[in-house]
Amino acid sequence: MHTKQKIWSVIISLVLILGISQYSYAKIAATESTDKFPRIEQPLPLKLLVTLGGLALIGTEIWWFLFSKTKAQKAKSHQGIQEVEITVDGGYTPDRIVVQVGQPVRLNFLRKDPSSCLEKVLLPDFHKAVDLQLNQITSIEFIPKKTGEYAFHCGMNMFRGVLAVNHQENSSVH
Ligand SMILES: [Cu+2]
Repeated sequence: MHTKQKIWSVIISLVLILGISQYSYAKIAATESTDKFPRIEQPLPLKLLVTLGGLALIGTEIWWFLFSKTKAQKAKSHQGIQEVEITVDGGYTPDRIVVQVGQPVRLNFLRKDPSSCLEKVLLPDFHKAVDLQLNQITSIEFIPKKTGEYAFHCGMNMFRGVLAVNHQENSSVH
């Protein structure tokens, strides 16, 4: 399931719960005025607990959404190839890969997430669309020819990562 969808379903269910409790409270208040039925008292601690629990949940979601940091990783060079392993599990870790321009890059995707959402990874700027096998490493190789930031993402563009292509360090080119 997509993370964004999860967040929305949590928010929607909280709104529904609050709405239902408001409605039943209004109903109880209405019946009280007719005096036909005895008033049903909801225990106050329970009401407080539900409200506080809801607020805490909303706070956590917002915090996670705004402040969860991206994990950047610089690719390591092995025999002229810049390599990095990316774990695919509820997203991409690291989700920011730093490489140097003009050198071959090999991204090793290790897919641990069985959800069909993450079975494909796309790098549109490098014309790559690759199927990832579960619990296996799938490598994608290419040479970034221009500096810049390039996105990679799942088939439906819900989970994303960035490939940052920088200028060469200690350049020996004159
Ligand atoms: Cu997806």
